[in-house]
Amino acid sequence: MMYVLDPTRMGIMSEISDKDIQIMYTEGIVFKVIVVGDAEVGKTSLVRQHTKAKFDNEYQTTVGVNIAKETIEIDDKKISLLIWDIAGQVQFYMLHKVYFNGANGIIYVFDQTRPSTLANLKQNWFRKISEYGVSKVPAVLIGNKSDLKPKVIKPTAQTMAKTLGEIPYYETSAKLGKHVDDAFRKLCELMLVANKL
Ligand SMILES: Nc1nc2c(ncn2[C@@H]2O[C@H](COP(=O)(O)OP(=O)(O)O)[C@@H](O)[C@H]2O)c(=O)[nH]1
Ligand SMILES: [Mg+2]
Repeated sequence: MMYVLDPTRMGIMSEISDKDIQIMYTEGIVFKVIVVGDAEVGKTSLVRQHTKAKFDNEYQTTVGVNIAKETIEIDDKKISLLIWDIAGQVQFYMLHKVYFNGANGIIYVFDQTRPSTLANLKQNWFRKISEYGVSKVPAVLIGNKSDLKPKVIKPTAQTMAKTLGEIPYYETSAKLGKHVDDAFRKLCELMLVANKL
């Protein structure tokens, strides 16, 4: 089985380098995963924590997104994840279709110590995601910074997980590496099912 990632998923790149090609044409199952949430909730820390051991490369595009590429195995299936992480101003990327285009999976992240970051997932991020037509793809909700004193109670987060499409909820600490891999793995399993692979 070989899937070639649609280059249009990579967004608009004015200059295509060898590295772009290498990223675009990965063999096997390739999923684009986008990480969304307000500034400072821990998006980059989660991606770093998750990919550190098996890190292939991280790649900064011309459009200011970091793409971490990782291969994981589930039931003998090799899956390449291209994890898109906003590198610059969060508000700027919310307006850009390229970030959302062709996403196979979504990781919604909020900070357990800042309730506004949970509310914004629905008010801002989910709205954009619906607008761009990717609200039906598999997703997980992450309440990060579980090592700190939480200001969001679990039932509230679980209600949000329902609102975002009955998605699983994980409480993680990117700092301590708690439950981070569980969330990524679960998303992979959901993407395999959704794509009948
Ligand atoms: N205590 C704690 N701090 C965290 C955790 N995850 C991220 N941080 C800190 O929160 C800040 C923002 O993290 P970052 O990953 O840059 O957030 P991003 O803007 O969403 O990418 C940084 O100072 C991180 O060290 C966590 O699980 N626990
Ligand atoms: Mg970041």
